[in-house]
Amino acid sequence: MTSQPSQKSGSIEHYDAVIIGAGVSGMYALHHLREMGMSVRVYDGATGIGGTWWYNRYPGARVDGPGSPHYCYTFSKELMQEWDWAETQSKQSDVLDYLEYVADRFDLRRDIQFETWVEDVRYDDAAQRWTVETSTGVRASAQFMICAVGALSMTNMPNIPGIHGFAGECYHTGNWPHEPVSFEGKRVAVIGTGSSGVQAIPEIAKEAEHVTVLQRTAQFTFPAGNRPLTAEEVADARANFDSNIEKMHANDGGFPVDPSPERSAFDDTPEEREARYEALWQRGGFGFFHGLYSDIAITEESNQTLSDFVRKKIRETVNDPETAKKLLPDHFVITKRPILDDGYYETYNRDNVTLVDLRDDPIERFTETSVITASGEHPIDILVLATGFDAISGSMLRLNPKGRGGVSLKEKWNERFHNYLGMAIGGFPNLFMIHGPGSPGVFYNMPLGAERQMGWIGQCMSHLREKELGAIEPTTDSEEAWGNEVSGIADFTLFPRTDSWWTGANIEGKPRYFTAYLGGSLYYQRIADVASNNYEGFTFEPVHGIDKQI
Ligand code: N01
Repeated sequence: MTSQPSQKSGSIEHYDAVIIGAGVSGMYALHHLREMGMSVRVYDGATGIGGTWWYNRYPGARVDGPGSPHYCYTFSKELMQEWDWAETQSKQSDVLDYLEYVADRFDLRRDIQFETWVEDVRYDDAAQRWTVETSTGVRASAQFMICAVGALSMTNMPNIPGIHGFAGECYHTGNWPHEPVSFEGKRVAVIGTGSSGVQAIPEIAKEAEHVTVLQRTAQFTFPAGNRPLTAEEVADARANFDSNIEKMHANDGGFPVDPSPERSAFDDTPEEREARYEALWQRGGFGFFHGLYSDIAITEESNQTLSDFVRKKIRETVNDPETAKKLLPDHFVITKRPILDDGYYETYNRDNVTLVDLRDDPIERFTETSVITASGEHPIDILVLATGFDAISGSMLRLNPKGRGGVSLKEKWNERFHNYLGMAIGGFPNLFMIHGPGSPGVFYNMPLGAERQMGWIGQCMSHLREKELGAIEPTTDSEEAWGNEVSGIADFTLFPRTDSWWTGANIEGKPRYFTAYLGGSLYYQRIADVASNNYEGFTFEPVHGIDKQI
């Protein structure tokens, strides 16, 4: 591909592509487009690379999915041979060290501008280019706009009376300070018992004088089973790099795991089922979910066999029966994002931890020095908000690009997050999302997902350049059909029936429906087919000024 070198014209810089976000996805997008010979600029509001791994530095933060050594990039065999992962569930600082290493190894920083918030992104119909205004005054224009803004980066701040008047320290897990936070001798309240809260609470409790956990929804959590990787595992990952990648591509979650045979929970006797759950529980880790019956997320009856098992574990683990009762979840297990923990339920056996069930004892307000619930006042020094994110669509809506005719994304997405293939949006030509709504995103190994989506996007860009086309965007019909496909797959499962950040139910006023593509590896087949079918579902526009038959 011929590159259009970046150049300054007046106060505006011109690139082939602008990437917003220097996290896992944006870093790969930069590398990939540079390899294609494009001029690229990345903007990020943080002072360093890493995105989610830059911001989420709370105590206990670790990879809580299928972990190392396969939560990483696969584009470079050498990189895989060079990097030593220490544990199965890498801690946040290890993942960030890895990303720093990647940034240095592939000389990424020279094309990234940090501490720069993109404040306006606007399509210029006549020029067929995007223009970008930033917080530092730098302006840029590019033919292609890559939004690598993160599926879990727009923090959800609870709107509770008096919270802004609380005079103690207050931290959100998704925007944790870089300086160490000391909990020693402090009375701490934590709101939120999702993955972040469940990872942070046991660590905070080890240090604090007292921890009050303010729980809105009891959660199912599973033993993380974190342990050092063995030399054999590391050697195996290196020696079998190619075959592992093949397996990862075939696997529905993007990990080198052989597909489990189709088997209902009721194909086993209750005793066999119990033994299976127990063995998975003892082993721990995300493998728990790979080892489950294939109908666990499909039928209520199968789901109940597992939820009964975990409820029994909670009762066995937590000494105080009243506390144990408050911890028993009542939704379908795994239909909220499964959580991996390291001694979460055990933490409630400590004398310095109190659980408040907000369903029975709701928060009324904050004062300067306390949180007041229906049952009384809890004096606190530190408030930790583990309240999650306006996930999947929130960071795109915060960016709020303005497409054709100045129509904003907020206008386009006021009821549904219309898009095609989870990557492209009608009325927003040449703009691509990574891990956006309608993609497997948060249900897939995210570094690998970013690589695979970016591969498709790069191919699409090459197609435009080779055919001398100026713009591509999806049709309304293809967006509607894609939305139906995404919902149709989800409706086959129990996932949409539970309130979760997957369904947008955690954010007041957000359209409530399940937006992730649950078809696993089928997604990559679907997008490949669209490309090989001359980008079926898209419309093209010639380069303005060129009279061309498309
Ligand atoms: O956020 P969450 P998270 N009053 O939305 C509660 C990924 N992750 O940051 O369930 C009271 O899951 C809310 O209650 P409810 C992972 O994919 C990855 O924990 O909505 N409570 C819930 O308990 C994960 O799933 C890693 O009723 C309020 C909690 O806050 C995703 O990020 C580590 C409230 C939010 O839980 C998000 O996890 C951590 C209110 N007003 C997370 N508002 C790694 O891999 C919200 N809540 C490192």
